[in-house]
Amino acid sequence: MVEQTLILIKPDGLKKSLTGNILTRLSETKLEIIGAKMVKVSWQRANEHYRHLKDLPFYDELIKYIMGEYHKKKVMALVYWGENAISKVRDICGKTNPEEAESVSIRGAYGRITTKGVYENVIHASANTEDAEREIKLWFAPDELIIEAYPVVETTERVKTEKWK
Ligand code: IDP
Ligand code: MG
Repeated sequence: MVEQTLILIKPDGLKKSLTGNILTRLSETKLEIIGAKMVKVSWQRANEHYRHLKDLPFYDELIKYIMGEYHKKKVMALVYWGENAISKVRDICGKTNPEEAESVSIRGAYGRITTKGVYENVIHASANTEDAEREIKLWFAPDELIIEAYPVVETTERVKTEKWK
């Protein structure tokens, strides 16, 4: 199935200068990048992204981690597109717990568990098609992707925005 998946190079991945290595590893999938940008993660977006984990003990630390409290206050967000994109990317990322992830996977090679108990596993990748749709719509606007990944509607709604002076 042709599908799309959201990747975040998390703040520890950026701080450790792993962007190049991670993108090189992901290129093994032969998938296409259809969107990419640097994002400063707001509290709202962090909470929306991890809302399914809200009741877990490490949640507050996880929000601080993804907002860059411990590293750099940014993530790199990408959308990869192609045949079985979700599982191809998840396989290269490895298991959630970096100690259990295969050592040749991205998380196995570069992740760690902090003394505060958060898995700093350098990369996020959507787990299934429902998550991918929710996450891509949370991180990207339709005109930031080079293909129409999901149906769009036209709007004449006015939103306050900035332009170059
Ligand atoms: P995933 O990132 O592999 O999809 P999720 O269960 O969605 O895993 O968890 C989101 C993130 O929360 C993980 O990538 C990791 O950073 C952190 N995390 C998940 N489970 C644990 C845990 O048991 N202890 C500490 N951190 C965790
Ligand atoms: Mg997940």
